[in-house]
Amino acid sequence: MKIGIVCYPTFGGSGVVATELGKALAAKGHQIHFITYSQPTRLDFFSENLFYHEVDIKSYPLFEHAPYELALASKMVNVVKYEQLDLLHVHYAIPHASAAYMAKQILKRQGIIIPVVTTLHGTDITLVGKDPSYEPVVTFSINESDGVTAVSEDLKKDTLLHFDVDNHIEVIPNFIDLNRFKKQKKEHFKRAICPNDEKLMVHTSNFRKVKRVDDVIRVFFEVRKVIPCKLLLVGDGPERDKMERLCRQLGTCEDIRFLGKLEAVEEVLSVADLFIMPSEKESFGLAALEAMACEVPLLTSNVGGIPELNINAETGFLCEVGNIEEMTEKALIILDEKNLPVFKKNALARAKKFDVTAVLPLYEAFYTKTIENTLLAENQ
Ligand code: GMT
Repeated sequence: MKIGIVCYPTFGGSGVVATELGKALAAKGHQIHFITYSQPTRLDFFSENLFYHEVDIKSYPLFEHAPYELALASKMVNVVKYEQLDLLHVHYAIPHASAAYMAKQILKRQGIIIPVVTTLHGTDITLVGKDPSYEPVVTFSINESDGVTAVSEDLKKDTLLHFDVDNHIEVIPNFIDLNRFKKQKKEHFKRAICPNDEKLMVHTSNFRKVKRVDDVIRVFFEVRKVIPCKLLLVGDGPERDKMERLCRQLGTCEDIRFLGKLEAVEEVLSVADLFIMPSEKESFGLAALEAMACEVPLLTSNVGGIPELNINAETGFLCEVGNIEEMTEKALIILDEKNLPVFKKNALARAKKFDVTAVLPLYEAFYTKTIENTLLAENQ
């Protein structure tokens, strides 16, 4: 198949899923055309089946905000037409699904039918999409997509609850490449961070409010009162400054390291004993799956799609959002030497269920069905 993939190219779950999906499809022989405003972070190598088309955003003194959606729709029209694509797969509803709808209508007038699949990732529904300033367009473009997928049952439920959607939503979870995300031998790294054999907690995120990084630091502060422990914080974002101040305020700076945006996150995860994700909302929790693949147990909140990934008391623990006491108690259970090896083993076993080789055929089958149904409907 010749597939156009539209996504946010930066660090972040939806862009990572879209890029990894494109790479895996290309490896299976599909021709993949990425259409984004800059080169996706994980698309930094050559493959004969991978193509990249940059959206040209023209500015003009009259525009306070350049109309990205129009530039994107125009680029989609050209790529579909000249590369003769079979399908467009847009990741994150805003503004990709509505831009795809516009491209589809333009192409239709030119006699070209292009099926559009939209994947809902989370905040496009749970945070931004619900806002009245976007909701009518989000509802419309979900209903007008030829195929819709959501990354968890919970996100599907949330979408059906809050939007007037009559389209079917197929659940296809996030996935992981277990060849890349696996525990590596990095003992020297562990010794450098934890010279006295301290336990190591890790958190990775985009440091937005919804991730509740302050809870990470507060739980660490409590755990450290009981056992020797270190914390690595991977990623960057709007809350970072505030978090550094909180560390200073709690006097924990010497045991916490902010690593910033790190491409080889699997190296850090390879030496971690516990991954903490206390998010307010989380449609799936790709970062937690990456940790599990590296044999790291989870301490998470019990919201959104997380319980579909983290099995309570087996791969880690699910806790109430913001309950520092509960999270501290559960962290200490996981980090207890007599429990830790079992949690680590269970985490890996669970991650294997989300291996790319198991999830990729779900997308391929969904594409085939969507193309067939769209062409059938157009010919009626
Ligand atoms: O987590 C984020 O804030 C980034 C966000 C995104 O859209 O890039 O991630 C969302 O999509 C990921 C991939 O499907 C999911 O694994 C994340 O759980 C989801 N984030 C939220 O729902 C907050």
